[in-house]
Amino acid sequence: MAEKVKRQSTRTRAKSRAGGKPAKGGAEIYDAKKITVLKGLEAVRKRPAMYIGSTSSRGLHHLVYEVVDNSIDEALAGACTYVKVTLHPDGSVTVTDDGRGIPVDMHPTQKRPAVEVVMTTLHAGGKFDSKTYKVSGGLHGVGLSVVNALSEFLEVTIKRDGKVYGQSYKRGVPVSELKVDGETTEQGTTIRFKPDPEIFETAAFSFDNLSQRLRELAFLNRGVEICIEDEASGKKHEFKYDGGIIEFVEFLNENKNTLHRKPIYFAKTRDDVKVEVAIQYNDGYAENVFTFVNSISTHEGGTHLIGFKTGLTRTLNSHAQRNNIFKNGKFSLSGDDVREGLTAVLSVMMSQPQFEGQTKTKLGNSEVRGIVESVVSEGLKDFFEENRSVAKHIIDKCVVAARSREAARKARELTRRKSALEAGRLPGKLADCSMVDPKLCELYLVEGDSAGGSAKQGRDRQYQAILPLRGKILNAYKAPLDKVLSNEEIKMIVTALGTGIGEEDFKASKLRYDKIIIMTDADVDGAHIRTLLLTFFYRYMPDLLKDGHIYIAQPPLYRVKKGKQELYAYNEEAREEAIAKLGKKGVAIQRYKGLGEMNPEQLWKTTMDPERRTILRVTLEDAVEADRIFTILMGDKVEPRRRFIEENATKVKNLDA
Ligand code: 0RA
Repeated sequence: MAEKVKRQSTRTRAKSRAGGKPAKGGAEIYDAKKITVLKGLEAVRKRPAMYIGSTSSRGLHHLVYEVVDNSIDEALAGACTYVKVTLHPDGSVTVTDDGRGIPVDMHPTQKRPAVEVVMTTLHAGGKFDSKTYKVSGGLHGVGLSVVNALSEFLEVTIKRDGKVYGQSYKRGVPVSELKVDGETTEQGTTIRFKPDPEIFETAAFSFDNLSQRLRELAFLNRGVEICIEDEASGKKHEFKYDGGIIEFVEFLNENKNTLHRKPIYFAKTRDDVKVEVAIQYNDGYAENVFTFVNSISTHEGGTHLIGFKTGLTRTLNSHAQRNNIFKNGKFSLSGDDVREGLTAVLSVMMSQPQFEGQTKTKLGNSEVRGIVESVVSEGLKDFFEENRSVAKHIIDKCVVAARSREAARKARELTRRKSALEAGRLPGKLADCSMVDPKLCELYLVEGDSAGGSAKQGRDRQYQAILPLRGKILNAYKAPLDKVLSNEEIKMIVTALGTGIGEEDFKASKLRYDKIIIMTDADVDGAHIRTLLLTFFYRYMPDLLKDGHIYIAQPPLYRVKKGKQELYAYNEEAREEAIAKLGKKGVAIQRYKGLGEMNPEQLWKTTMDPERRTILRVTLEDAVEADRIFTILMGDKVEPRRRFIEENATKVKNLDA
């Protein structure tokens, strides 16, 4: 990268005293230091969650990202072109790069090689000169010593100044001195570590999780080659994007019909804040704006996003007005109008980001708002002036969005008036529960009237409500808002939930049930209805997904019966186990095709009783991936859908074709 960017460090840097006063009584100080080091590592092992958020799968992956971030820093400093992550069959992982290598010279006060200080001292970030080294961090940036402390073993190999150096650690403590292992003409750092099973609840790295984040990093750090390989399965992905976030936006829009061929792109640095934006409209309705600060995803938005939105709305309106594109002089586009069908990536690089919000993914620096707004306004204005037909095309699309928003508003007004008349009246088909505390209540959305009937009879009516759905609900991905709002099945669901719908009306706090459980047949139609419902929630009530209110029921696929004994099996493996348990002779196996084949008691016992059922919670872990999959499954391009289904067909075992 031509431009060097300061990135934040949450670590305090070890202060170099080179040239300062010599330390008095060296040995004593060394021992004292060593004790503090051990104390520091002990603190990390005692309260790991304080340093890496959690000891679940998330924390486990965090270790890899911590090391990778250090490599990316080298890339930002212009010193590294390549990062590779390798998953080994023994549960360890290697991160290797061709950066400058962690320094190995003696630390002036600690009397140990710098690399050992970096690896064992809490908050000794490692970059000793804050002027020369632009450090990453943000949410991450807890330091390599934390990774080391939480690893059963860690081996570091450094190629630097013609030599290969190596040192090993166990649970953060060096097991050997730093040694020279040979000579080399290369440079770089290799860190292999195995997360400590005493600390982590799980040891399994997810290739997909790592691969997605590494792909994101490759998009955000143009030109850096990032690879991941899983030795056990042989799977390997390589990412290198010379187009950076332009290619990111193209990737996000891959299966969509775009309004203009190339993403609009501009980048500017103002007051030491580097702002980079890529924008491309598609003919859909969804808004997909992804924002980052120092390569960290800011899920909760913040000042940079506000600046971006303001700049976009303002510039589109002023261009349209200047060029008489609106027929009516008083007309103007709202923020929602200009973001329908918008895919954009906003990447900000800055030195002291303040992260706020529940998950610390909201940028708080107030000065960034104005900076981003002015960069976006100027960049877009220039682009529109040079590309008038593209501008016209985009504005026309926004005007259509504004009209349908107006139509939707009228439709909503009507329903609101109507529901005021029917105040408090719930859909006739809903069998509600008797308790009123939403925290205790569940709503089953059931495919078909007959299964709905069984569910109504089998349920615990105190806290379980049943809403049978007939046939297929509308494809919320393709239909415009006013169509969605006037669909009977959807209106029924919205009324039952109690939340309202639409930007202004939706209120998660009004949700009448803590759990919304989708219960469909285990066949293709059932899977389709389930996807349609999830699509609806994803587009119109994403908060319900984010907050974990949506579940999928898991009805059994088989009943294995012998005499009076009966067992239910949820997959083929369990069926075989059940057969073995009851003895092969004289067992009767029933394959359930639909929920309707179970009587109310069976349905309760197998699928609805909280003591015995399994339900799957649907989460929105990765918005990028979720949007892509929904586009593939629900959009109107046939070829990607066919490919996706072909590639994933083997993963879906319990589907009855
Ligand atoms: C401290 C100082 C410098 C680089 C690094 C640490 C460094 C850390 C990691 C971790 C993984 N890969 C890494 N590459 C570099 C500055 C180097 C210098 O002074 O030449």
